[in-house]
Amino acid sequence: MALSLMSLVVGWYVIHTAIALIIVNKDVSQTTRGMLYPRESETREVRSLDGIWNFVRSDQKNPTQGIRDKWYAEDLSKNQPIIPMPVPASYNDITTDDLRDHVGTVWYDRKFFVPRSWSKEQQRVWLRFGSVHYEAYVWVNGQQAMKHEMGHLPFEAEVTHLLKYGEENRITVMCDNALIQTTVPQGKITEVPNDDGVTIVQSYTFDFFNYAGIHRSVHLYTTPKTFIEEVEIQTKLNDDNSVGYVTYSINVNGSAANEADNNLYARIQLYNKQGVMVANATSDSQLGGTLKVDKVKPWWPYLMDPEPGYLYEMEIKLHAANEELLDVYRLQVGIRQLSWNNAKFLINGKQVYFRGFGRHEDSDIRGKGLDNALMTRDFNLLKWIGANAYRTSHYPYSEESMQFADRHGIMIIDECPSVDTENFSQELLDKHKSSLEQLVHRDRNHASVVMWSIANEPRTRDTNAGTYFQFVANYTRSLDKTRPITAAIAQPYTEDKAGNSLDIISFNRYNAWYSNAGRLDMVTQRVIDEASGWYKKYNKPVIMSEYGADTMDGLHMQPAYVWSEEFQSEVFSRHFRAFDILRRKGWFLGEFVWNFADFKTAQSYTRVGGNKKGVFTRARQPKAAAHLLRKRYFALGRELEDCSFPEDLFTYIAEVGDSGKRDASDL
Ligand code: BDP
Repeated sequence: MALSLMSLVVGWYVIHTAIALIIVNKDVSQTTRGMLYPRESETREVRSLDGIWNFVRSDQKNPTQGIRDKWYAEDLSKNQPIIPMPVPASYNDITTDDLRDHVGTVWYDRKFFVPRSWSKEQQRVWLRFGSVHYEAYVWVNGQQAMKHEMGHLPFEAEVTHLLKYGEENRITVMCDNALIQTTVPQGKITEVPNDDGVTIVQSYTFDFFNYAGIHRSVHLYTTPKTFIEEVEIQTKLNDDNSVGYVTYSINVNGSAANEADNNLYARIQLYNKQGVMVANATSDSQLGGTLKVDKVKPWWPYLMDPEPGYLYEMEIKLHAANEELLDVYRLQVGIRQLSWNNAKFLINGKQVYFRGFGRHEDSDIRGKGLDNALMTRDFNLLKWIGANAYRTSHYPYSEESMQFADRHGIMIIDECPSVDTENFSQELLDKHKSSLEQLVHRDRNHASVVMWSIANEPRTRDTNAGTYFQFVANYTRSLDKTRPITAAIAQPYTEDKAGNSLDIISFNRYNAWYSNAGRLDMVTQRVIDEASGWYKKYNKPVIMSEYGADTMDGLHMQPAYVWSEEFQSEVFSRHFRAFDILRRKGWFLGEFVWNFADFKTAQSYTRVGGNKKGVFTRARQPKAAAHLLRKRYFALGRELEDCSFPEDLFTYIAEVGDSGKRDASDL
């Protein structure tokens, strides 16, 4: 009995193993609309639905029971014992039982009031999720409101017609964490005998825990009937960076927009940090135009300018032909210009050298749940250590963190959720492209986003990899031509088939760790050779997007030995030598340590409580190598960008000669 039920479950999560021999470049079936970050204004209200929700997990052997039995039709508590569950958070590490390893569906619900005042005729109400991993079904008062597949990306729907105004309402969410060969990222569901008969097992090759749940904030917000649905901006600067241009295009949704005689227009005003208006314009009839900003303050990365991350506020007022104010939306805008060629990457005409991290959204207890305290601490650490960039390995990070990156001048290589991409099928290609469509749509207005990463460690030597990545890269380019495209590749450059389709080559390699473990004498030359090999093959700029070593904080061994703090510092130092030689070649763009902080993974005998390659512990305290890296990142900042050193970069050791005078050569 158990066995046949199990087979049904595995059947539900169909295992796609067939690899199509021919893949074609189809249009993405559903493209994103709207989804501006919810902000209050004269015409909009925002309410948070974050807090403690009710939670039920389905029987793993019967993941569709809740749908069949219509659990959404009434309070979950009516039919099941419920437990409290915080939103936003991953559900995995909240309880003390085996919920951590649950595979399949779980249910959330909560009640909330909608004010009577929201029932105004001239208003619409939207329900928006920052992210639910991996697949979500949402009901409002028992009626299906929306469905979304793909973690780490927002989705929303209009719920005006589903709500009861001036009354209590219920929202129900079913979330499914199962990953199969045609999800992004991919996984496998199999049935495996256990002590109770048989169980289903979720496996995946990627190296981070498959945290699940309602990971980011849930908002209800109002818009007028006719409202600003989309804003897209692009910025550039004149040759001496004294004049900035902001080109905007606005999309409107609503009945007024469809009335032939109603020529809507927008008034745009740009304010500087002091609140002084520095540019304004009235849009053309297509709701587009360009703002010219004299004496502009460009957006610069951290340490490239004394005032990095400069943002203007763009106020957009949508008017009807009769001058009536319909809607107001405000957007933070950084004005900068990117350019690149086969050797360099420039921002505002100045060459950039990236020094940063691969990271994860990960922490104790809340897993991948948005946590403002953690996010703020992380940015403080990034600035403390002198980093100017990170890659959102291996999925899109929260919108709130993208806003932070804009404000702090941290450059982002923005990665879609495709990891270890393999078994290149048509269905996978369609979803992969959709993940990039959703990502570009969400993040295209962020000054901090300087590059798109279309995959991490895809199997680029496999059959079909060349065509597959050509389709993915070209599609991404069709969505945004203002940023270069990369992918972090770990296959040998001699066999790679994807590099041709990229603008910038990123490679991951673990010398002295996964290859030649412990051999510190086998790092520097290998890094130089591999980077040079990539450059020679493709004649494109090269980044080392991952290197590092697992390190148990507090484990000290002299001479350096794998897993010790000494070893991590030595591995870094051997890479630094290679990077300095590569920098002089002119086409090497930057160095990204793996990883910013320790993070949780699936259980395995290679992981002690998770991946320990962090420069910071999971509690965000520095390991010894953090102090070393800090000295390097600031030394690079001083050499390349003339930044000043923080007062506490050096510890006083002894009064020897003229050691009172510190400069970069002391490093
Ligand atoms: C790389 C992956 C990264 C892993 C890292 C490691 O890109 O996700 O965490 O290896 O093994 O291959 O530490």
